[in-house]
Amino acid sequence: MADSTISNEDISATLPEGAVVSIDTGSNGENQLTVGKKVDGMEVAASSGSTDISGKQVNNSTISAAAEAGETSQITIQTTGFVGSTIKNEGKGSIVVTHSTGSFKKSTIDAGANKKRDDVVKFGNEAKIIKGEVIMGKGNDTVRFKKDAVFKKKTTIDLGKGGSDKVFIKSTKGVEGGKLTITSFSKKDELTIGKTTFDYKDIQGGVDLPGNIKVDLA
Ligand SMILES: [Ca+2]
Repeated sequence: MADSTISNEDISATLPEGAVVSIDTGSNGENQLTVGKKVDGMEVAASSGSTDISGKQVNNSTISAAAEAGETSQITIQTTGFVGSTIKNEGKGSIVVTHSTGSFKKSTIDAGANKKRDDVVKFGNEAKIIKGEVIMGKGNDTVRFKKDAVFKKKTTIDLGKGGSDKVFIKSTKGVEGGKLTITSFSKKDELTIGKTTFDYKDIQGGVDLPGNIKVDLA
């Protein structure tokens, strides 16, 4: 049996054989994609608006956002795991990605390297980040890790060229389980760990960053 496709007016999902995935509209008008059992090789395309992906583990899958210029595509992941998978921005608008629960393992968030857009990536209190990769591109971007987000192995954040980017790490406790490297940190960027904010000069001056956090200056 060939792959099947399910869709509504905002999103479509191409599913591998045997997948148990449904699309509904949530109470706030968001697109709700529910994964009933572990899925491997799903392709989701979302326009602007909000898309929530929840349920069981999502493996080797791609979520493509394509908001119009000036609009935002919101993607929220609340599955038991997001493994070997990618969320990428292919539109002219910006993306807001929230990984709220489950592991984010060997997965990538690619906000689009070459277009100037203000993008936001958030990891929630129930997120476990294992070998993650976050690519923010141009624009004024924000990356936020809540207090109880935990890390394993090495995760990298590329802040991209230009813009005033901000990284917030609420607590170092979670980061200590792994390593976090931030690259392309420019003179307008800021890193806030707990209540302390570090800028380019602080890092150039060799300040000790807590919690296995390393910054490579642009
Ligand atoms: Ca960006």
